[in-house]
Amino acid sequence: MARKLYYVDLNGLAESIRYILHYSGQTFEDIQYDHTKWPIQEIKDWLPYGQFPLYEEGGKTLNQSAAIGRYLSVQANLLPEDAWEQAELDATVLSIHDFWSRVAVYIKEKDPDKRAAIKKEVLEERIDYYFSRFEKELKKNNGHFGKKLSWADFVLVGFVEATNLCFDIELQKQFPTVNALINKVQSLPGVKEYIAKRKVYRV
Ligand SMILES: N[C@@H](CCC(=O)N[C@@H](CS)C(=O)NCC(=O)O)C(=O)O
Repeated sequence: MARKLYYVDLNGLAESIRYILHYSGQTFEDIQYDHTKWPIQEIKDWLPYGQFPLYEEGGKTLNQSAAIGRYLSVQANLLPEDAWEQAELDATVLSIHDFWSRVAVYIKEKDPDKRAAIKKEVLEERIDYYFSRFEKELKKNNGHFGKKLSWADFVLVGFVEATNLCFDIELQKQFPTVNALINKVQSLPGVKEYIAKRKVYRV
């Protein structure tokens, strides 16, 4: 079955999806548009809500990064069977997205003063607020958000990498359990080989 992932040539919302696909050994076409040329109007018009990522499988398409990650996590054995545990992971993923929402505003903002103010807020308040909580949650569960490795772990790693790229930081340095999870996910079979050959992202 032909699988395709459409995004720009950055980690952003797509990297955790790429990781899950590589981890589960799925062959897929990783279609990446040059972000410096975005918006490409004909592509934007073709996307269901004008935004990436878009996942295609067997001629059907799915938008929203969380829905794509959750769907792929079934084949990758990254979703627990218990409905309550699934919902807990959904809540975690949405909290990670809540953290990211301010970074997304920073990326879109053009005014330099406003950008500087958002950056300050993210670096001085938001990272600590969210990541002290993620750290606590991971510690409680032996280094994972659920009872074992799950898609929420991949989502966190993807957003840490994207935030690091955006602000040229290594935010995990302040959070040892988050750091350990990143090292673990980056060393997983499939993910490790992918990282070794992926291009360096530049914003
Ligand atoms: N909630 C959506 C957000 C999608 C989103 O913001 N995509 C950005 C890239 S990270 C985008 O396509 N931006 C280009 C645009 O809006 O024109 C998701 O998680 O997939």
